[in-house]
Amino acid sequence: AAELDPVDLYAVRSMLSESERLMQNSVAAFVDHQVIPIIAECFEHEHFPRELIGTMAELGLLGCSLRGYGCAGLNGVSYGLICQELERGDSGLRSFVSVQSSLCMYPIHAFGSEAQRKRWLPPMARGEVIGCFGLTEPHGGSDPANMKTYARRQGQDWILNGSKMWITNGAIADVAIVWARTDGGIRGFLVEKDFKGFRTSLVKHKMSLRTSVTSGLFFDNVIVPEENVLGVVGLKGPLSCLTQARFGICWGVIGAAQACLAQVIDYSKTRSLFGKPLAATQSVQIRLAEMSRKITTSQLLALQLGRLYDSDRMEPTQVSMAKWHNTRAAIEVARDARDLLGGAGVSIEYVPIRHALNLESVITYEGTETIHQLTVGRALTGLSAF
Ligand code: TGC
Ligand code: FAD
Repeated sequence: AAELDPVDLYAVRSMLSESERLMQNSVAAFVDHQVIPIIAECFEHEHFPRELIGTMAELGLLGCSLRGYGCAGLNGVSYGLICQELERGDSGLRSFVSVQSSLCMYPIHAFGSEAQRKRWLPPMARGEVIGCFGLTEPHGGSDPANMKTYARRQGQDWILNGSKMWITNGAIADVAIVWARTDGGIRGFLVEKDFKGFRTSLVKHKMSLRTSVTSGLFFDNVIVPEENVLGVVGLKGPLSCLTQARFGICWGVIGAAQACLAQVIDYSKTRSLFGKPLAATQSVQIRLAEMSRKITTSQLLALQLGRLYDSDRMEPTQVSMAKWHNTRAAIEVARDARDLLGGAGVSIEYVPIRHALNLESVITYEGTETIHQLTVGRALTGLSAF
């Protein structure tokens, strides 16, 4: 019988095209050689490894699914696999790429003028310009329709006032895509870091995503020229960016779970208690089998979602179910792997605690689990219960 891969029991990899596999291999090698050796220390010291941006750009990871403007033009499954491999390293690194690619480059590509695309996309693909995406506000992120940040017209310009909270990449960004109310509906503004009246602050003391920069953004009568406004009106602008980023997360969290399972299989085979390896007990095998089941169902959901994406048939409700399912599966795998390591499981020397803590953010951002459950419920019933 063929030997099964413990972290790919249903041979999902064998269903990939040659180019998808090659892309996965090159990101996997990057993660093995350049991320995993340093990432625990970065996590411990709340350090975003900015020095890796250049290599990620060279590998074509930034804005990888966009066409033209220096972007790699890969398909959705490849983007998913990139997220999976990055998050096998750390969710913070995948977050960086999600935000740069899906939340910043995607809206410029989809809703920007030709001048905006030419100005921003090539340097963003090269990793020379960093973006952030400001939607969430301090008073409640789940309901962005209720945002307070407001832009009013003044001649040819706009005057922006308000604040955003929990913004990935905020304090290191050269450009912030800021969503604000206007008298004509919600609009997206490209706020450049040196615009007068714009400032950021670092969110410190996070116990999760410690390798990622998280910030508050503050706008005090910031003048934004008309040429920095995106050509989309309404909540569908930011929500369509979120669909792209959530798609990547559906794949990314699988990588975190795989890292935990691989490590705990090794550990339980070598740890000997009561005269036999931990892995030789029924309850431990059942727990490992459960982890494998959760990873496998997540992989199959992600692959089908990817094939729908690549044939232009993917619906946001499908993304909601996969974001909810796969993140829940991954956090359960990480927490159980942590427990199976016993005392060693609370040490950063082993990966599960870092992944479990990171996944506490992932289950909350890009729409909380409840928001995605209610999105599926609304699609099933036609009734909004938010
Ligand atoms: P609703 O009435 O459902 O929709 C308003 C308009 O938007 C359209 N729409 C979408 N368009 C594209 N893609 C989607 N996924 C869409 N979902 C909805 C919809 O058709 C409608 O268009 P129109 O033309 O009819 O006006 O809006 P609602 O106010 O009822 O809200 C629905 C709800 C609760 C699902 C939505 O507000 C929501 O998703 N809330 C969660 C917010 C969220 O996810 N925030 C994430 C912030 S960014 C972030 O966390 C980044 S972390 C990055 C990292 O580090 O990786
Ligand atoms: P709230 O919306 O206040 O929700 C609180 C609780 O209420 C949750 O459990 C929620 O599920 C529940 N709830 C909400 N509505 C209902 C309901 N109708 N019925 C039942 N329960 C409900 N945002 C950005 O814009 N850009 C970013 O780059 C970004 N990066 C982030 C990075 C990190 C590390 C974190 C933690 C968050 C980030 N966010 C970002 C913000 C994130 O999207 C929000 O935290 C998230 O959308 C939830 O909003 P909230 O924190 O205000 O919680």
